[in-house]
Amino acid sequence: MRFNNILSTSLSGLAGLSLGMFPTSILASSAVPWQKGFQPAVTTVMEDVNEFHDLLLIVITLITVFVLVLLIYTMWKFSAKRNPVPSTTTHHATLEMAWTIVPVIILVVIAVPSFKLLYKSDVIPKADMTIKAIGNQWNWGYEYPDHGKFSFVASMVQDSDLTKWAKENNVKNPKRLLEADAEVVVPVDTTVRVQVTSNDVLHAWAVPAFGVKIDAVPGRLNQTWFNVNKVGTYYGQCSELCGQLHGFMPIKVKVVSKAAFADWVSEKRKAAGLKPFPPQRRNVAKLNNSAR
Ligand SMILES: [Cu+2]
Repeated sequence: MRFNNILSTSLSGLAGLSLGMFPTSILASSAVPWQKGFQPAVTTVMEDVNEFHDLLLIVITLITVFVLVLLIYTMWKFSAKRNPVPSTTTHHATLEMAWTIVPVIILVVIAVPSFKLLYKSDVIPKADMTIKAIGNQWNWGYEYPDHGKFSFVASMVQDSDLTKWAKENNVKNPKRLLEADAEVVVPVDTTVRVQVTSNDVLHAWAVPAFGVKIDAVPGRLNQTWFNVNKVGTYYGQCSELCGQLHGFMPIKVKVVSKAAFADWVSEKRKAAGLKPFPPQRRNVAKLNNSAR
C-alpha cells in the first residue's frame, strides 16, 4: 500500500532509533532487558504488525497533540478573566459535521490496513507442512503429523539445572525461563501450519518474532501459520493465564536450513522406531476440470 510505504519510509529514522537499543548481532530470538520496541520481525506478518503499529503511533500522536493544543488554547482564550461574558451558541452545523466526519475518515484509514492484517494472519496460505502444539499444565507437547507422527514434550529447563544443561547441550548464554529441554525445529522459508490445542486448561502458543499468538483451547483445534525468513532460535511463552506455573512453559523454535531439518526429522524418526528417511510428500489428487 503506497500510503503505508510513505509512512514506513518516513518512520525509518524513528525505527532506527529504537533498533539501536538492540544488539544487532543476536538473531531476534527473545526479549532483552530494557527493550522498548518489538522483537525484530522474521515473518511478513510481523513486519506488517510493525508497520501497522507505526501507522497507529502517528495517528494517536497527532490526535493527542491536537486535543492538548485545543485544550490549552481554550483554557487560555475562554478563561473568566479574558472572556467574562460567555457565548450562548449551542449549535454549529459545520463544526458538528466536521467532528463527526473527520473521526470517521480516521477510523477508515485505520480499518483498511487493520482488516488486511487480520485476514493475512488468519487465512492460512497453502502450507508446506503442519505441526501440532498441545498445551499441558505445564509444558508443550508437539507432533509432526506430516513427518511420521513422532511427538515429544518440551518442558522448561529449571533454574537450578540451567548451567549444567547449557554445558551438556553446548548452549552459550542460556536464557533463564525461556530454555526448553526440547525445541520445535522447522525449516526456513517454509509455510508452516500450526495446529494448537490443549489437554487441560486454556493456554496460548505465542512467538513474538513471528507475530503469532493463538489460544490453545481444550477440545478445540485452532490453527495459525508462519513462514520464517531467517535461520535462528526464537523464543515465546505461554500467553494465556493457565495456572500456577503459567510463566514457566516456554516455547523454543529453532529455524534451520531445509537440509538440516531433513536430518533432524530422520533422527527423530529413528528414535521413534520409524524408517530413518523422511517420507515422500503425499500426492494429493488434483481435480482437473478440463479432463471431464
Ligand atoms: Cu499455559
